[in-house]
Amino acid sequence: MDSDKNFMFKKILIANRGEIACRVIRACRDMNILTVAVYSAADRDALHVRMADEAYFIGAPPSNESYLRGEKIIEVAKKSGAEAIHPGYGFLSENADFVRKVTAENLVFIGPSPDAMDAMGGKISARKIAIEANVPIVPGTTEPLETYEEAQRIAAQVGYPIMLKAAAGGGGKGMRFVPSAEDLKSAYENSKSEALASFSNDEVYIEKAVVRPRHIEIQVFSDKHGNHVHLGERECSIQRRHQKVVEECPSPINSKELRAAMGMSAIKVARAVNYVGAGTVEFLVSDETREFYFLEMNTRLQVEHPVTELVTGIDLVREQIRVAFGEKLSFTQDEIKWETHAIECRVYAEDPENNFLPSPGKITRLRVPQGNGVRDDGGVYEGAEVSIYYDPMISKLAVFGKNRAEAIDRLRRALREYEVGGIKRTLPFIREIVEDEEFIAGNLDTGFITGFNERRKAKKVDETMRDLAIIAAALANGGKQKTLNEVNKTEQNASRWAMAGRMAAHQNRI
Ligand code: MV4
Repeated sequence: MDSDKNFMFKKILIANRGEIACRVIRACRDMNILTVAVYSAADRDALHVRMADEAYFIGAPPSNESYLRGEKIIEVAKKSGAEAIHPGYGFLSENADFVRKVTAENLVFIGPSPDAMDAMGGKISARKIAIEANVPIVPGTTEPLETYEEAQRIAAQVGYPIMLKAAAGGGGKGMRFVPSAEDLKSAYENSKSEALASFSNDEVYIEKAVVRPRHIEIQVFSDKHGNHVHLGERECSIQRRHQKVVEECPSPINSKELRAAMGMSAIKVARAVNYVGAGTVEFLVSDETREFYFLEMNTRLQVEHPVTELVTGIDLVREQIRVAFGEKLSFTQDEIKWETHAIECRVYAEDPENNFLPSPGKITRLRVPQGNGVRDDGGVYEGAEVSIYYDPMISKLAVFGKNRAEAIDRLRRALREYEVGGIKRTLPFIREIVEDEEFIAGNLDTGFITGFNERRKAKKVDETMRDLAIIAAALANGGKQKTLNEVNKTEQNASRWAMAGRMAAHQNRI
């Protein structure tokens, strides 16, 4: 790529689908860059296909026959005259071999080097790099466990509770929480078999379990001139089955000191692997001590990048494209400010009343919220089909305000406006989360959803017992009009019944 003759790419291929493909197309449009979409047979009428300047069919719906076909995608890039490929997230976004093939064809991969991907793809190698860079890691091993006996010995040294984790893993797959020595054998065997099934690699290692930590990640950005800047933190502790549900920037426990320390650690990791582009360094943070520990680095743009964009005012996708072209970062560390607050909710085509089972089908009604402080990154339209073949996330709703309270007010308002018909969606679940007292108080940790579900169940028991008490009182009184005194007595009975109901529920009797 001879940048002397051109001031920017003329055409970029987006090797993705859904909301992130639409997001990248918008950034390219802002930069007057032509866009090439690729689509599977299931996405022929998808929004990203409609938005792009050109679109090419790449195969059958299953991802490994379409969006994971690196050779086919490279072929389309060359045929269409695209000079660069933006991978989005997921699919090929962290596939080092794909990056090597793209580069070998004199195309530009908009992201980090394959070596940086490989260094961070292995969780044990990532831990070693963090140690080398003087970044705190969770106490534990930096080699895979050879035998169960070795696991026993090291677990005793580290001290229970421990976490067993897959060396080739991430996102919780192959991870097991082990509270005591009695639980180690089965956890060790299950962790290895799940790691083998998920990653074709059964290596596992041990970490001391950080109990009820916060999951806080730092956005880093690096260019090809050795500049590394952090763009602050994102609180990502509200997760369901290791899938983030609500993310926000800044964290409710942010402080100048904590942000500076975590940001510096994240930059040390990025520098250690000569990182280029947008990256995210994940940490666990102890709520009590505020100590933080390196977890892993994601060498891609994250789903939740909008909350960082809304607070810092930086278009991360635009910056990815500039940096891939060879430009220097368009900002310095001192220019980054965090003076507002942003919250994002992911909207999934899943049924919260039926164990979040995916709910594919036609979207018969779509009203996305708008107005002051509201951003909807969507990949669908009214009449679009939600496919069974891909991740069921259909959009992300992000709001921002001058502070967290204003952001929550806006989120409540926006969620009231949000209408999705024809499929089940997780909006009712999110609406309950944003009304939860612990959420509003900012008391978040990785156990939040568990606690939230318990509070939700207790409330339902209370309501049921109260209703029963009032019905019983009305029946006992033959439905006659009641004095104020009698109504109060009914309320007192209802409270007693509710307490009895809660105790019974606690003993799983109802
Ligand atoms: C941990 C941890 C506590 N202690 N490691 C989850 C997936 C991957 N990002 C790493 N994760 C964790 N690693 C140690 N040593 C807590 C998490 C964690 C988590 C664990 C269980 C349930 C939900 C969780 C959400 C975020 C992080």
